Amino acid sequence: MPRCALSPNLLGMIEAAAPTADGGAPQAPAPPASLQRIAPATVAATRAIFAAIQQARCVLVTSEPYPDGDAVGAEIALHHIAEHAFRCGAAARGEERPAGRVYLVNEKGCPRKYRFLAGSGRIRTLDSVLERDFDLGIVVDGGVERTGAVQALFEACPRKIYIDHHKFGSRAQYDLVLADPNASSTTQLLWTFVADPEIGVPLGRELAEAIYLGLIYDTGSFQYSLTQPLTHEIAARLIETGLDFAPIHEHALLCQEFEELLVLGQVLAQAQRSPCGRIVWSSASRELIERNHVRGEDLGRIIQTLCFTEGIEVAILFREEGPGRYKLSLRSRGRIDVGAVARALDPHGGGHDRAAGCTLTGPLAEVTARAVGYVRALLDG
Ligand SMILES: [Mn+2]
Repeated sequence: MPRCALSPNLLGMIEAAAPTADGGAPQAPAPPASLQRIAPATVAATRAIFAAIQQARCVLVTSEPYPDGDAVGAEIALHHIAEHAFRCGAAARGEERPAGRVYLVNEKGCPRKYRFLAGSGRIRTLDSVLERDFDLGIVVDGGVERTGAVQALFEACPRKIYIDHHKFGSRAQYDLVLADPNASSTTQLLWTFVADPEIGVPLGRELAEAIYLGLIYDTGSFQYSLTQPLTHEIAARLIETGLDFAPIHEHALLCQEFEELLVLGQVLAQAQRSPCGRIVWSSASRELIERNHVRGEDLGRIIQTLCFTEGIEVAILFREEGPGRYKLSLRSRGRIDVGAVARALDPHGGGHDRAAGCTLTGPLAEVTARAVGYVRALLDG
């Protein structure tokens, strides 16, 4: 029988309370060492989700059409979490073998740069998946509104789970939510499935690589301010398993395609700076992007380079998506909450305090004036 005796009380030790020696108010027992840095609400939500997967027959896991490193890692991690849950569910029901199935589906499949991962082949394009009868949908690293063509499939699931560390998005349509905007990454949240002795997902190579990828992708190799002691503790545990971490950094964060390099050069050469010297911006035309076959995600390096220029507080990249339609990537050095900026400029915008995105329509000059003017007013205010 697999090691997965999930407590009948989903909240387990969180709610279990014993009276104190002096007969005073009940006190929760201390969590095991592996959970000490994890919020009780995260542990409770993780257990509820694990129980739900155990009951499921066919699980859909999805995220953005072109998932980023954290989303790719989270999806692969959920494959292993679901397989463990199916084994546990079958054992608890006295069934001979687990019958549950899990599919990782993104509109465009796994981006080329993550195909070095052992588990990357599990991520399928929407077209290649014939299964349509899912009874549980799990969306990671952003809400269902960001899943493109998979959205309809997700919305048809009778039960829906949302696992994320972003601030934006409504949670009203989900049955279960595991969300913490303080978590460095979605895979950091998923670590709880490994760390919780009540669940104990076995930490094999694929799972370790997947969790590690999410950690380093979303923290820029432990550089960004969302990096926490827990982030390093998880990394330490993963490295202890023998994880070969250097190639993950190389593939996910250091390597780029030659075409990306050309786009980087052209976009940087067009950069403009505000008279105050604290805002920098540039744009990438659709023609430039299409001619070089680069994707939105590949432009992350550009905004990063712009932001870490001496004296800069905020960097903005305007990427042309269609005629008069621009996707903005915003980065902040910390004084300005660009997540709030993105939400103010576009009701569908949002993200984190230091990294956010939104979409604006209009001629480039007008869109630029609107966004730069808004940030300048904040900096002057
Ligand atoms: Mn993320």
